[in-house]
Amino acid sequence: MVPNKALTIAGSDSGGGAGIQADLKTFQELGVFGMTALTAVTAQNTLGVQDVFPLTAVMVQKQLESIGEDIGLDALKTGMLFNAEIITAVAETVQFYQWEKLVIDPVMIAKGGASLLQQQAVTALKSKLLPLAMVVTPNIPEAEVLTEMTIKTEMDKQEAAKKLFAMGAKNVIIKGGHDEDSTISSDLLYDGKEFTSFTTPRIETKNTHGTGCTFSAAITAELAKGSSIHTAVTTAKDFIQAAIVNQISIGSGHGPTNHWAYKRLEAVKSRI
Ligand code: PXL
Repeated sequence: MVPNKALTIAGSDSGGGAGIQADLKTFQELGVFGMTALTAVTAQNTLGVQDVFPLTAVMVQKQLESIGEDIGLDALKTGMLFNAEIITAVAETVQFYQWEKLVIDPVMIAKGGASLLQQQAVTALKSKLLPLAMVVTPNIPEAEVLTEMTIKTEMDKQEAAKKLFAMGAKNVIIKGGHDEDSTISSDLLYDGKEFTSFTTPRIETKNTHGTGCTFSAAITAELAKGSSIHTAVTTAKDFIQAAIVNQISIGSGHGPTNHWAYKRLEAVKSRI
């Protein structure tokens, strides 16, 4: 058997709910062989980020070369990239190996406020990495930083999506987890031609740590298996909805989502 392979370039969350750990769990559940290039180590639990220690850009690049020279991959994603040097190394290596199915989750700030991307690195993210993206998956605050506009309405979301498309991302998903409407979560996909909304009821819970990582990892896994963007997003939305609805209890703060739920429990298909 030759498995489909997916790579995550991201930070480690010692608490297991976000980052590399969330990505690998998601890859595993969706049946792809998961690989990692670590960018940073966080000391972290459900209460917050206690410390961050980045790896060198050279070490990130070496991990990517180790994979590129031997194993190869079908799709990849980026999560926490931390600084401009790491972003540059990732962009150059992605271009060198012509890795096409690149999902960028433009991670900026952890729930407790810890910075996972230096302020000066936003420019590098926009100019070097976004143009290589098959998909970019910002939440509303991240989309606001990337587009330098305020996003309140559905029209704002559409305008921001168009701006991100114009910056070079072939598909844009603006996630609705921070929607004004507190009863739903509506993710907007723009493929350069049309808009598609993926809407689910909002679940009242504090256990949403790692939601963005898990969602983008699920998209990456599906792309690795050869799914279209629309199919990949549909599966990812079902995966994350099941992971939020079927809560698990870990720690006393913002707990992780349930990566087992989509496959092991009855998948919750509650798209509106
Ligand atoms: O959810 C964003 C994220 C990504 N990567 C790492 C994180 C977090 C949030 O805390 O710790 C390593």
